[in-house]
Amino acid sequence: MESRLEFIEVRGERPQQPLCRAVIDGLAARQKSLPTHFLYDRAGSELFERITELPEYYPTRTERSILEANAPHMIEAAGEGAALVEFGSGSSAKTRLLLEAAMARQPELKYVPIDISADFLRSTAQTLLSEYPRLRVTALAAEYFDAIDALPAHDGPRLILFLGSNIGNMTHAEAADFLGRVRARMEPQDRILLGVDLVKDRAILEAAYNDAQGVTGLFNRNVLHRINRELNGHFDVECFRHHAPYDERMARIEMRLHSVGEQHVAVDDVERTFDFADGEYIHTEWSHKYTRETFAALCAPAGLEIAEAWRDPREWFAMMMLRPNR
Ligand code: AVJ
Repeated sequence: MESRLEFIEVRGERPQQPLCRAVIDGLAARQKSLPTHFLYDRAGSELFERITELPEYYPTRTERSILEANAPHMIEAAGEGAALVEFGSGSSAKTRLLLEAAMARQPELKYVPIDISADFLRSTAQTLLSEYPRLRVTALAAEYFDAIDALPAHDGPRLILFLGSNIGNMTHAEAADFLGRVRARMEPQDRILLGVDLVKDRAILEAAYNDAQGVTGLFNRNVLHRINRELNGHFDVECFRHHAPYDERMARIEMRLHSVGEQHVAVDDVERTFDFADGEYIHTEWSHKYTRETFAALCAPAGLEIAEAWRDPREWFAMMMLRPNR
C-alpha cells in the first residue's frame, strides 16, 4: 500500500503569520479583526464538521446532492484518464463521489489531496488507499498558495477541485489572484471544478450562519479560547456574542463577535490590554455569495471561463467547471 502513496511536505515560501502578531495587529486596529484561518484549529475544524450537519446549514448537503446527481458527467467532462487534484481535501468525504465515478471509467486513478494538516492528510490518504486498490495518492501537506507551485504533472488532464465554497472566505481580489496563479500553472486540457454558494434570500443565509442551536457561535468564539490558551489571554468568552449579518451590497455574510458591555482584556504573552466598547465587534470571517455572472466576471481576468455549471433544483449552490479562456 505504501508504494501507492507519495507524501510530500511542501516547505512554505512565506512564513505563516503567528497568532501573537495577528492579535497585536488585529485587536489594536480601529476596526478589530482576526484572520479567518485562526478559526480552524482542531477544535474549530470539529465544530465546523458539526455546522455541516445543522438543519439550517444547507451548503454541504446541497453540494453533495449536486455531486450525487452529476459526478459521472463531471468526470466525463474532465476528459479521458484525468487525475484529481484537491485543494483543502479535509476528510475527502464528498470527493469519494468523484473518485468512484473516475474509477468506474478508468483502470487506475491518481489523486492529489492538498491539506495544511499533515496528520489528517496522511490518515485520510491511507484510508482511501486501503479502500480503493486502483488508487495512487500523491499527498501534499501545504498551504494553498505554496501548493500551486508544487502540483505534480500528469500524463493527461488534471481536474483541480475546490469544494465546499471555501473560495467564499476570500475577497473578490484574493479569489481572482488565487485563480490566476492556478491558471498560470494549468495546461490547456486541465480543468477546475469549484463549489460556489449562490446569492439567495437574506432569511435563508442568516439562518445558516446564526443557527438556533448556537453551534456557529461556538465555532466563532473558539478563536477567543485559542487566544486564552495559546497566549495566556483573559477573554471572558461568554461576554462576546456571535452575530453574522448578510450584507446585500457586498453579497457576503460577515461573522462578528460583539462585546457585551465595556471590557478591557489583557493578553499576557503579547503584553497588551485591548479595550472594547459596548457592542464593538471583532470581524472574523466573510462568506461571499455569487451569481453565475459575478463569478464569471471574477474568472475572466484570471484567464478562466465557465465551461459548464450544475445547480440544485432550488438554485442555492452551484458547481462550476472552469477552463482556460485563451
Ligand atoms: C468553510 C468557508 C465554506 O463560509 O460557509 C460556516 C465557513 N463559517 N459557518 C462557509 C463557515 C460559518 C464555511 N466555509
